[in-house]
Amino acid sequence: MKKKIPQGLYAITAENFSKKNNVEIVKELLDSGIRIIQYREKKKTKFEKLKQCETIRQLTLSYNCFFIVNDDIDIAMSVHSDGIHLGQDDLPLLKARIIVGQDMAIGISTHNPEQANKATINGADYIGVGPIFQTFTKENMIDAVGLEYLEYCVIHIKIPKVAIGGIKLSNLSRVAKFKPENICMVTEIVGSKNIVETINKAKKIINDYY
Ligand code: 3NM
Repeated sequence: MKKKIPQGLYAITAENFSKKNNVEIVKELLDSGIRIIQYREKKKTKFEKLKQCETIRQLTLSYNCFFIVNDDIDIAMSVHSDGIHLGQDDLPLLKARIIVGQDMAIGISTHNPEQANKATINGADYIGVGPIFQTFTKENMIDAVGLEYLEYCVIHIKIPKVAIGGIKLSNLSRVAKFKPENICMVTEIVGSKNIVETINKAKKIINDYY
């Protein structure tokens, strides 16, 4: 049985947008009740990432939090994460499935209907849908795809959808209105002075729609 990604707020680490390190960030996310965390780190060596992921894996297990590793399939396998997240230019989904087997969830970033349908057909466990609004958090990011793409996915794509990209407390209700299974805010949460307070505010906004 594949592991099913839980619904709700989906958090991603982003140490370079915070004064804290990834482990400290994860502790705060867990204490705030977040139950899906993706480790995303583009600046560290493989060894540094592995060490952080080993610690984060233990923490997420003790909080019953779904843990996803971005891109580094070897690290994901080594720490037995619940999922691996791949971008369009990473290892293709079908190849990744051969490596990780059926028990690890695979998520794919998608930016248009063609990619979303292909990911579904190829057995992705969830898709990222974005960037909904303009964002500079991810390098070389394409232009915003808008709420229209989210609406398309909500209607046509049956696997879980993670809305992402430029989502802030100020525009969160415009996204929540479409009720994607998951919503991700990166810098709005990780970069905020008080992560607990920001997450509580986000939950309040989202709760009106679910
Ligand atoms: N993936 P923020 S947008 C990691 O559209 C990532 O696939 C995206 O950061 C996609 O919430 C993004 O700070 C960064 O805008 C989102």
